[in-house]
Amino acid sequence: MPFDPNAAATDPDAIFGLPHTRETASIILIPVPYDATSSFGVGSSRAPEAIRCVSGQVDLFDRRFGAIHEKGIYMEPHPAEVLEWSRQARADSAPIIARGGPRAGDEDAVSRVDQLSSRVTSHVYMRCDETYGQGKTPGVIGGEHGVAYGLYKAAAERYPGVGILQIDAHMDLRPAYEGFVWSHASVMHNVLYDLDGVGRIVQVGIRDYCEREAALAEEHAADRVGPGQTSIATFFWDDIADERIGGGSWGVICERIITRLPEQVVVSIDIDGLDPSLCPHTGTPVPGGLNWDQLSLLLKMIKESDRVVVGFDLVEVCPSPIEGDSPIDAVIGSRVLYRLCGVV
Ligand SMILES: [Mn+2]
Repeated sequence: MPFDPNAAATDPDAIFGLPHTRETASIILIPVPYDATSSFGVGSSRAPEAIRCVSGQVDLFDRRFGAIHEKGIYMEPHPAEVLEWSRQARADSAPIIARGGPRAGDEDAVSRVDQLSSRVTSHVYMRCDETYGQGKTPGVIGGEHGVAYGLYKAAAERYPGVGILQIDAHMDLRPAYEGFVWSHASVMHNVLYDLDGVGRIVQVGIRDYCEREAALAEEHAADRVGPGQTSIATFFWDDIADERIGGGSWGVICERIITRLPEQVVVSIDIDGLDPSLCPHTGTPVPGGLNWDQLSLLLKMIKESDRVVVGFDLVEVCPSPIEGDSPIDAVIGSRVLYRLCGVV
């Protein structure tokens, strides 16, 4: 039966019910069910499957982005080995996180977690690098934010000077949070210090951070770093909220955000950057953040700008742990994912 984009999805296993294969798709979604260092709510390792399961209810025609599905979207098979690494790492990390960090005697457990996390980032790097090699665009579905490091590395090698647009409540600039080098709260710190080739990190929605992270971002302001170094531009949510309450236009703010982006961009959406009503079960929800319409306009304006989106990640989506509970986190996640495909 030929594929009909106007009909209900008939293949419940395919992302968005689409008929594409790796060969016919231009966007390759890479599921990474790994969640080893979440400090509060856990379960983002269940997100790739949960998103796939509800994605059939997304209508394929999008008024803002058109017939996104015509680009061809394929999701790689669920990597059972990554989920197993997540379980193993969690067994070691959970008691350490419960105590707020490692104590004497925890060295072996911490190093086992770091080893598994670094195995995951290598896995993601190889999947993304292969995807680039085939002339296709990778989209990583986490899992915790740390897994996207492999994407940033692959993108930075292909597109030196690439920017990361990080929509997030957190700066993720902590060194080895709670003892773990590859912590979800450290991913941009690792980009700054371990990765060459990222031109700039532009952070939007930031509203929960420590003083040291803010100082680090300031030290890496564009006018304070040398050529070839990674700079940081942070749009704090407090400033955006105040401007909006004073009558400021979101469209003008979006223009300002886009101006700071290099020509080639990886869009990273940590779902906790959005208002928590859109992601109630995410690991570290924080009040405030972008609403749906603000995210939509920002993505649309990026698409219409001369910036080129060369990859994306969607991380920290966390389905409710209660069986039979509302699937709202995955439902919103699947719609964010579809629009991310639309910006590529
Ligand atoms: Mn994050």
